[in-house]
Amino acid sequence: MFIAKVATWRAKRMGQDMNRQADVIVIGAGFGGINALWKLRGMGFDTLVLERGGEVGGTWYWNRYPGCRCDVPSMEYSVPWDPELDQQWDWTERYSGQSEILEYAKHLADRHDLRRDIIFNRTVTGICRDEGRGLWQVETDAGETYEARYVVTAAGCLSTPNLPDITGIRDFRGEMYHTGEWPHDHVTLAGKEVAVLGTGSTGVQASTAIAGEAGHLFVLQRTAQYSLPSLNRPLREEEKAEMKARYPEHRAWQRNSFAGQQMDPPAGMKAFDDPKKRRLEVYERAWRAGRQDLIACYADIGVDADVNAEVAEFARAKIRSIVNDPAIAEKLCPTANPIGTRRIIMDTGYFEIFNQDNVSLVDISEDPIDRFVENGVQLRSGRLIELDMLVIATGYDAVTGPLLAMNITGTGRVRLADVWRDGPRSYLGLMVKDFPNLFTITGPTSPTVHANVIFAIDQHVDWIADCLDYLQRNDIASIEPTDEAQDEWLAHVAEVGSRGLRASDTNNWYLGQNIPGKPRAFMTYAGGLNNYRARCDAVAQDGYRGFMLTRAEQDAVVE
Ligand code: NA7
Repeated sequence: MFIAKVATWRAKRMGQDMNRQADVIVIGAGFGGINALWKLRGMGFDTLVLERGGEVGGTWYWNRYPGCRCDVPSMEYSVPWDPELDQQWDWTERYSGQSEILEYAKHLADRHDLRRDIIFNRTVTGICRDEGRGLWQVETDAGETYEARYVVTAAGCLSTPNLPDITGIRDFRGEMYHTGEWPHDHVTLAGKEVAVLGTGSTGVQASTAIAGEAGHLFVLQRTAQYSLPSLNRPLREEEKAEMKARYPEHRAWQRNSFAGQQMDPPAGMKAFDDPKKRRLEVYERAWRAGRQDLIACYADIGVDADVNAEVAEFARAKIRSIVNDPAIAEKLCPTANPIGTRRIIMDTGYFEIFNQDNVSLVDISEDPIDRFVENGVQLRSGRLIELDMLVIATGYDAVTGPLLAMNITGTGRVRLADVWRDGPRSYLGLMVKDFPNLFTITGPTSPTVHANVIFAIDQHVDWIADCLDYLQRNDIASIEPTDEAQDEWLAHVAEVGSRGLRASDTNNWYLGQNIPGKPRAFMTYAGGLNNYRARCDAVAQDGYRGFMLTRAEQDAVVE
């Protein structure tokens, strides 16, 4: 058995950097990393986690910007692997703020004594295959090298900031923060002239919060986006009690659902089978649900352009009814893409801020940024907006960015960056050929944020854990996918991604198109967590179909 062999090998190294070897190295201590540590350590694997930050929490550790909040309901955006905690933990709001989710992650780490196996403040700078010894060597910015038979990356899919290369941005002398690297110290906004660059989920949340504090807020909008009211509010005692009573069944349902969270669409119903009056009632109810129902209230919103256009127009009418100035309202009305083809934004009063005297919308598609200067931003028209602070909400080098940043080198010294030059290659979003025994939690071509990401993670951790157990029981030294299996999977991911209207909206991170020069490719699997789970399970039950399994030899483990 491998655990025993690695332990023997470790025993031979007694006294020589004992703490630098493990059975499994997990990279990242967000929800993915702590789930993997809890599960694999519980199975008897000596598991070590390397974490870039100073605390657990991942996304919720780094994203401390004002207004940061989850867009999945709290009682569903929590882990399914601690049923006792489901009963004990009291979420305060329908959609949790960053600090409450971070507290929850810290509490999980405490109650399962996870920190003893996590090394904080370590950025992984290299992961290199030692073929002769069948091990991975993981290097950190502290100059250490850790070794393990298995590596599980849990570095997040939205964790490498996209920093726009705009002329003069380094000349700006004011405060400047990317939302994903927000300072831990208090940032004073009162009385300041602040600009937020970007109007995605993050920019909308940040702008809404900053508008309440800043002297003046300039929202720099390149593309107007669809946003639905989250109707966030404190959770009522009876709601919490009701969910706690049905948590066991609900967690099982979440694990096997399309999105890992509850929505309320009339199943299978096509919009135009209803008369217009009825459709408008359905849209209105969906708008007031405080969830993402507007893009799911009929089955064909994502595929029928005419239906989609009607729903998009309904959303634009809502913006016009909220924003007092018709010219500003028009600029805020999204037209660039069908509704629902990008991550739908959930807001807490975003459009309302444009009725405040201290908020200005700056349409940088009409009057683009020419350059940043020492004291602000200069537009092409010659207009200078003087600023004390620039908040950069331009998103992430999503999904592949965090993995490529770790300089991963596999069999035959092949570099992951080269393998992925034309787009990510992977089998099931879990493994890559020539990188044996290296598993990617929320890796490219897996569901990631198309589902409640805690449940996308949970499925991956369970699959990886079962796989490691299988390898152990069958004395298998290494596992990696075949080229053919990868090709087939990538073709399936592309086919699923091309269905419906999503494929017509190319300028977003789902296709890598938010990053200049990044190859256009499907970063995520859009076919549903339930269908994805079924495929992954079938592969495992079929003796890991599509994978090459190499049996352990007598003395495969290093002397
Ligand atoms: P997103 O959704 O990628 O949004 C980024 C925003 O920044 C979007 O409005 C972009 O405009 C804008 N952007 C990006 N680069 C530039 C430059 N160079 N100049 C001006 N504006 C720019 O990132 P978020 O952080 O909001 O959300 C990411 C995910 O986190 C989200 O999907 C949820 O899953 C949670 P564009 O639309 O490209 O014109």
